[in-house]
Amino acid sequence: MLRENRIRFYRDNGYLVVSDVFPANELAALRRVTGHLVEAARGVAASDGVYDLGPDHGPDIPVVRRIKDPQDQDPVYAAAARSERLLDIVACLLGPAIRFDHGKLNFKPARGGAAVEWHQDWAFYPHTNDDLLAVGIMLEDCTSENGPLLVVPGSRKGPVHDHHHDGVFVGAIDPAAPGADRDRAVALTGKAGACSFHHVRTLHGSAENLSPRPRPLLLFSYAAVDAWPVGERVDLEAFDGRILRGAPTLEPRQDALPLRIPLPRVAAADSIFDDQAAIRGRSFGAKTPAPVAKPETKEETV
Ligand SMILES: O=C(O)CCC(=O)C(=O)O
Repeated sequence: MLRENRIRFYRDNGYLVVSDVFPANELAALRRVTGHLVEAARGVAASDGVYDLGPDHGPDIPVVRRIKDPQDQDPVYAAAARSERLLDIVACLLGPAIRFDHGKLNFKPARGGAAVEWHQDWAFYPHTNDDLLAVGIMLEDCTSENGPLLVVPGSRKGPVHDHHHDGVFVGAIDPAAPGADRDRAVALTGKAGACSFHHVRTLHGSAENLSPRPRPLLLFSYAAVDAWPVGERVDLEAFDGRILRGAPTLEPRQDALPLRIPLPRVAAADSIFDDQAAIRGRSFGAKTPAPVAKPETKEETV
């Protein structure tokens, strides 16, 4: 369980870091399967249903930007997505009825990981209410040097920004947009085994990894069971099959919230890296230092 002041902090600021969510043995298993999957990428020539590969990828040096749907690639990831310790925290932030939404494992290799432009997840997957969040499981220490997630405190209550460029959804905002306030961003840092939590409307991004230490971040998104996707066709069996706690409902809870539809989309875009390709480098140059974490981002044990 989370203490009441931590829940209030999340509600006000739209993010939280909790330390020691994954114990050493579970972390070791996650690192082991991750190492095997990255190694296996040597034999893969181009991005596919499992790997999003960087432009410099090759058999000598595998450059994996993302493992897609890790929960489907290995039972160790699937168990992490269902961790009761993790779900107890998610329940404090979302409510007791929880549906798993999707997963990904984003890498930033030492001295090279790509930046992720500023965006709100809400722009990618609007729902009938905004009780959705993403958990970032830190497989290695996340420091202000190795490209941690950066979030703008309180932005979950601000505008839903335009994520289009030249009439196409690029999954990134214009960093100069009124109300973006990136200068207030804080870094979500923590020791391996810690988790970050960010609300679906929180404005976030991350800079290049300029450090000698890699930054693998296992991201799982969860929704309240009564949050239904807007503009998407639902396969009811699969949708209800992802419920981890609580009972299915055919009565979505509908809140009066600003929505934007992420269309039209870059042809064949299969990850945020494809979506953002047209505007890459807009916010984060190779020399952009990551902001230093402010005291309120310090880890908090449950
Ligand atoms: O990996 C990162 O630093 C950011 C990832 C992210 O925001 C996303 O994939 O939506």
